[in-house]
Amino acid sequence: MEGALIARDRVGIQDFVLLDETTEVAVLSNLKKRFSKDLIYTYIGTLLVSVNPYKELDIYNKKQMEIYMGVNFFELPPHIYALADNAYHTMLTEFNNHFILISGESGAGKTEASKKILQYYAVSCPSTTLLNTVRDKMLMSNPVLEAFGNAKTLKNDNSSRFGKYMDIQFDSQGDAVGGHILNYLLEKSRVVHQNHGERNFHIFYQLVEGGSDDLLRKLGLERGCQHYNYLTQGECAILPSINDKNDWKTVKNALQVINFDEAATNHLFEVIASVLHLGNVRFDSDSKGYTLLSNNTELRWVSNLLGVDAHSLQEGLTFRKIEAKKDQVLSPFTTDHAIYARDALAKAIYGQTFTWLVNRINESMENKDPSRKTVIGLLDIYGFEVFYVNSFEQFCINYCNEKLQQLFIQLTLKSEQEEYEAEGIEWEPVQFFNNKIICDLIEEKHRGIISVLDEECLRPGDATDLTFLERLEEMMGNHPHFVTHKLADKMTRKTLERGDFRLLHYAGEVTYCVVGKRNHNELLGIMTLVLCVQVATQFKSSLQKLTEILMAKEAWYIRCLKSNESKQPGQFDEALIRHQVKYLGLMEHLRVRRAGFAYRRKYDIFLKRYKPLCPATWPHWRGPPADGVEVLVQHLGYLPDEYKMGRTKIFIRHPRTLFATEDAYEKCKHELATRIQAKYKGY
Ligand code: AD9
Ligand code: MG
Repeated sequence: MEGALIARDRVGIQDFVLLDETTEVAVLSNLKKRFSKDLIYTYIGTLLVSVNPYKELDIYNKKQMEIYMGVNFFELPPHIYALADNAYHTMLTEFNNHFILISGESGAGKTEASKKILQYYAVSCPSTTLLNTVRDKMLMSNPVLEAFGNAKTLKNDNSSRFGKYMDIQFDSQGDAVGGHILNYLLEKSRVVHQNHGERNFHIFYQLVEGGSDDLLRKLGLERGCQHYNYLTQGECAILPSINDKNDWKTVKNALQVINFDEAATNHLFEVIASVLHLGNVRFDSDSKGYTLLSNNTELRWVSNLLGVDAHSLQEGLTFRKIEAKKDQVLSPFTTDHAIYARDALAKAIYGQTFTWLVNRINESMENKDPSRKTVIGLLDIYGFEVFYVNSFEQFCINYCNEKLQQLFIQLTLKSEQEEYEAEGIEWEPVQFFNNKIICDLIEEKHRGIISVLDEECLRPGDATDLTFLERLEEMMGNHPHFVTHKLADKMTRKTLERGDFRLLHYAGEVTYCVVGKRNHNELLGIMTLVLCVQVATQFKSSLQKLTEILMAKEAWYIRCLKSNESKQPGQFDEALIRHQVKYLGLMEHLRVRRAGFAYRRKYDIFLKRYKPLCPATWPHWRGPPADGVEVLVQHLGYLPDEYKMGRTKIFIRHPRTLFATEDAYEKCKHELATRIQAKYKGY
């Protein structure tokens, strides 16, 4: 990657590498200065830092896109388009694969960033009728997946509740010819339960608010979310920031674009409606304590919509089948168990539907000629999360963020080291916190939390969530990033309840609740535990696969920062931003970029730009570019310690050296222009 040839912005510095000091204070002050002028983007070399403005800025239009097309990375103010364009052009010239890792906590702007990149490619890539179709499908997959996979949380009104990795496939001419999505761990528990101030997935509200009378009648639904248990638990179904009726129209149109015919669309909404009906199924107990359905209407709708036998469905929800020798015995559920079974069914139906939807989208975007192609992958995965009560889902989300941070550390440090090695340059490594220790704590074979969970569930007999916790305490009690309730007071002075454990993540500490807070029934505890194992183990292997996919590509990074917790424009919460700067490793990245040599440039590019500064190289240098650069920098008075000549590039240690050169270049350009003007004035 090339270094920046960059000038000071009118407001603040466009690239942190050029700051005089690399202190946190200087970094924050520069971010704040820029944010106050709506300059939300700043570079650290080729890494893009973005601060969520929480307002629409006039920087994402077609005109802006055109300005950035094919222009050298550092010659224009920092922008997400510049990064997208650079990844694209590097891919085309080097014919290799890339990925853009977008990270940051919930609400920081990751999904918005990934949409901006996709829109940029949609406009900037060559287009034909056929390509436009592929392009439209890629663009339209977004509103559909957001409707089914996003929801309002306390952190974000449009929070992604699944992880998404999307490959955009290009042919050798740079045409976008196909796309493919991998999805990760949808938060299915949201289908049946939402915390106060949160909603279920958007699609449910869109359907009951926006669906036509005719459609609702066919699905047996009433208009309005107030009729549905699964939609009202958070007590915030209707919100000023979300227009479900309009979004419904967008989703319906988008479904058409991605090849959903009427039959497939109807089928989709039948399944969604069946989940709403299931949520309204209620149970009573009779005089013997057996569970009965309070009313058959909802169940009949579920059976109609899904095409399953009503009797079997009822039996499945109220009885457990026990295999005894060759016979099957039906043992009645308690109402608690029946509710659990109903919710488990609703979650399973929704989860399967989401997977089916992603598969359909993939079919519609499939590249018809996959012979020679390169890809740019966009990774937009749920951000690090800390809630008041953190369940197993938060554990998986935060584990995923640990893995991505680990990847970032490996790739940035590795690539830097490799570049110095390849160019034959000596450098001094920088100290940084390596979160591998936390990844190991979670995933290590036989010793990590997931393995303990796995073993605990396989143990015959009496495993419960509490025995799992005891086992964890026994195994990890002394680990510096694991806190048991016994140690909590001593270590962090914050107490822990008996059913909780705390992890000190790279991004902060999180207390996880092992014992179900909503239901203390022991058997349910074990069932939850078994489900967690299946999720966690699958998730671990899919994360492993994702890491392999990413490691084989060239990386670009966007670090999104949340400007404030109240989602307000113009508010720069310094403490909140300082925390993110710290845990996202921005200071370390900055130090790494500056420790050895702040800038590096290929000899021919450096010479082309600065040759007017030296009579021996201006207007033409006839020898090898490396010799020309040597002559040029000697003429400019570079001291031996200020630069190193690598095999293909010049490396410049301090930004100030480059600044001085850049200032001289600007002055020279100005003088030249004045001279030319003066010369032609007389004509
Ligand atoms: V989560 O981990 O999915 O909960 P994200 O994806 O990081 O989160 P998202 O992109 O959804 O956050 O952004 C949250 C909100 O911030 C958006 O709905 C916008 O209202 C706002 N936002 C984010 N980025 C921009 C931007 N570049 N310009 C204007 C923005 N508003
Ligand atoms: Mg998101």
